[in-house]
Amino acid sequence: MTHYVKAWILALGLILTPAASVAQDALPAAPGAEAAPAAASVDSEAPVAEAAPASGLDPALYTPMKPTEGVGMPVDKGIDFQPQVSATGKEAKWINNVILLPIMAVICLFVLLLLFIVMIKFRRGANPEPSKTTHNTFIEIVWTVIPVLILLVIAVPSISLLAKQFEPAPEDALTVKVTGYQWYWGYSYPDNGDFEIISNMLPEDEAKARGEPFQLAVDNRMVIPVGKPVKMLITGADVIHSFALPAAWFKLDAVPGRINEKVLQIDEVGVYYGQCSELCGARHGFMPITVEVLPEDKFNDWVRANGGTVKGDEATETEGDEAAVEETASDDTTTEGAPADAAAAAN
Ligand SMILES: [Cu+2]
Repeated sequence: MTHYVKAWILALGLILTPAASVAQDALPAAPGAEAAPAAASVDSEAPVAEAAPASGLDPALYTPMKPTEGVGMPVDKGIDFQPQVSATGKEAKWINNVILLPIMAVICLFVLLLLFIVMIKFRRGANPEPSKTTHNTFIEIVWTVIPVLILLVIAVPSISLLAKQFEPAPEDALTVKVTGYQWYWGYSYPDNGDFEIISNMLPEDEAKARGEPFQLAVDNRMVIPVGKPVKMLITGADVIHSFALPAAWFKLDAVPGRINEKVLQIDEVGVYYGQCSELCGARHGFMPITVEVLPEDKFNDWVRANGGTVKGDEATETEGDEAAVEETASDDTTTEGAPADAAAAAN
């Protein structure tokens, strides 16, 4: 019998020892070590060049916007939701502040009051002969009907909000495909020539140098136009991730082999931070999300800076005269930074 026990202990020990050492190896590397493989994919000439904070893009077309302190990011000792910048976010925060919190507060205070009444009025000293009542039809109806009414008051706005959050995107929505990788994000723009942005967390010194919060700032941001619905197609390349942006009340899982869809519309220009919100492995905590929301013309410039195409660009080129013809001759080799675009940006 003892042989069995010994054998089991030995076998368990043998099984667990290598596992433990592997688990140690899998611990997150230093934040600086990660950037190399992914950052190389987009036209990064010199990832270390920090003179211009731009992520290797033509500064005439795009310079990363500075975030506003306290907007789109967590704040010290904060207990409330972040200021909301989308319609559904505003509605959701309103439901929380105007409907849920007051109802919860009133119910808590009411129950507390009942407890105090029972403790004081019906304590043994004041009430030695307890009531033998077991049923009271009126009270039973009241404490059934009132909670039902309370639930209805909560259900109506919250179900309508849920429906709004998952309304299909309109025809003219911009499509952005979001892919979660271990452990960074990729954003591709199929409506704009299908270029892909690879987004890695910035190391601490670089984030500080750019005036951005460490562990939220990234090298290449996801950029979208302001006030326009964006059809987010979200998937995972390896394991389940989750794309979450608290300031827009937006969270959707990124599941391998499956494309989840939800509309993201942000109505205020700015920089908003989020994080992967599905435990996805050793560096789960180091794949933040930065979304920059720009006016449409600035967004188009950003697309051009990334070598993407903007709808209507071809039209304006053909109506222009001989200069445009010369340009189109050289246009097939490079789509980026055409002089006409630079001039347009300067205006
Ligand atoms: Cu993840």
